[in-house]
Amino acid sequence: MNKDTICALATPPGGALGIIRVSGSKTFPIVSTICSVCCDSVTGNTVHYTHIVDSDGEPVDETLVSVFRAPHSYTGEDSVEISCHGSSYILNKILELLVNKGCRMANPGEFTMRAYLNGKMDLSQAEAVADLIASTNRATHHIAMSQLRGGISTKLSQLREKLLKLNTLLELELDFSDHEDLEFADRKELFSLAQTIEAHINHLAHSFETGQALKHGIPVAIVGKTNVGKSTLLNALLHDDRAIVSDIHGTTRDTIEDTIDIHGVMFRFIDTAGIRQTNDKVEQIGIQRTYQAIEHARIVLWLFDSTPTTNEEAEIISHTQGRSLIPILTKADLRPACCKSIEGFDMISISAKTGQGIPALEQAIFAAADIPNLSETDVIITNARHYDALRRAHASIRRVIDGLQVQLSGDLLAEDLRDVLAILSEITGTQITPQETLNNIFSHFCVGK
Ligand SMILES: Nc1nc2c(ncn2[C@@H]2O[C@H](COP(=O)(O)OP(=O)(O)O)[C@@H](O)[C@H]2O)c(=O)[nH]1
Ligand SMILES: [Mg+2]
Repeated sequence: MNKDTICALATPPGGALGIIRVSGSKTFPIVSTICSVCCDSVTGNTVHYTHIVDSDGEPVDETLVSVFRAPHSYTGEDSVEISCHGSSYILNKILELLVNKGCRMANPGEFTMRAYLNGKMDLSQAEAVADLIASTNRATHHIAMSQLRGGISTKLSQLREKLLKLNTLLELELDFSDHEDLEFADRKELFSLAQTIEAHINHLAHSFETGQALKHGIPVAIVGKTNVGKSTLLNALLHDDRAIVSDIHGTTRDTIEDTIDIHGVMFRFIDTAGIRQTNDKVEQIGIQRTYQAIEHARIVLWLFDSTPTTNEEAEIISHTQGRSLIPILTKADLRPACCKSIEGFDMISISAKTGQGIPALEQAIFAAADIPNLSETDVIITNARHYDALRRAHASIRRVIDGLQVQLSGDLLAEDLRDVLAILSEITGTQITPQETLNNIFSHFCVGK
């Protein structure tokens, strides 16, 4: 492990205050040379008012210095946080002083990497720190917090315990392999346990789709004929003039996307070119993109301003199979709700102009997203690295199950089981993680974290 003492700015530039972090074995002697706090002799977890001074003894800033003594710090090492004024001159000056006294500027994520290497958190928790910093709404915040508190690790360690029990019994058999018919591991029990584990792994892997949707915004396509009010609805939902609205047919030719937060969940709305027969080449491409948007959407808002024809209805319904379809009658301010209902769907009547029906529509969109209850302890996978590991673990446990069905010998079963165990511990990093993987994970962090 790198023994350098590292420093970095932990706050974004431009604020009233800035925080500089220092961590490593030389933290206390180094910081003590630039201020009057004798870090070595003060109690850990204490805050001290002091002036930072430059090498000529000239004051640089009035600051608060927080002292954390190993192992009771974020990184597990001796650490200090200097809160100073946010001037870029002051911040650079203090960093320069620290570097001159023997610190090295930290790499992205290096503080968190040290926290992981010092056993303060496992790998999935360290990754959750980056997600927590990036979270922009209640849902992503909740998932990151749950992962940071060890949600995924707890779930995986439960699975690993079950697997280890199986594996021990199989290994025991191998030790007594000269007694041919000796079976310690009851094959029936093995089979049902392997199936339970497969179901658990499957469940976790499937949550990735929801996790991705929550992280990047649940895709909602707004579709319908030209001039039914699609762009007006997008603007009403966004409370912004994002898309051009006009009574000229075919105004929106490309897809326009933006995100909004509904009840703490991020939705990504895609306004599309209206569907109609046209000879305009650009508009035709736009219409193709409308169909692509429907394909990638989880929810489709189908807008019409008069009773849709049977053909239109059939076409939309066939194109939106497997997605939640919400039929919407627009421009309710122009006429009383007169449209016949669409069989099998709850139709909503709105006026983007007056705002009538918009809250009900937002409610319907939220319900259609079918978000798992975020207050439950259910773990949601959002990380592609975890998803990849789970898929490989699934393939290996599948081999165990298939092997049991064809009465494969204990040694071959044990090999596949060991694979599953190794893959699952990749996620939490409980087995030795190659430096390259660590660098890859932590390089996505911001400097100072
Ligand atoms: N009265 C009324 N007019 C609307 C409403 N929504 C849209 N419009 C009008 O319908 C025309 C087409 O709207 P637009 O949003 O561009 O439709 P798009 O082609 O489906 O995107 C514009 O003149 C809008 O002002 C509404 O709720 N009430
Ligand atoms: Mg439009």
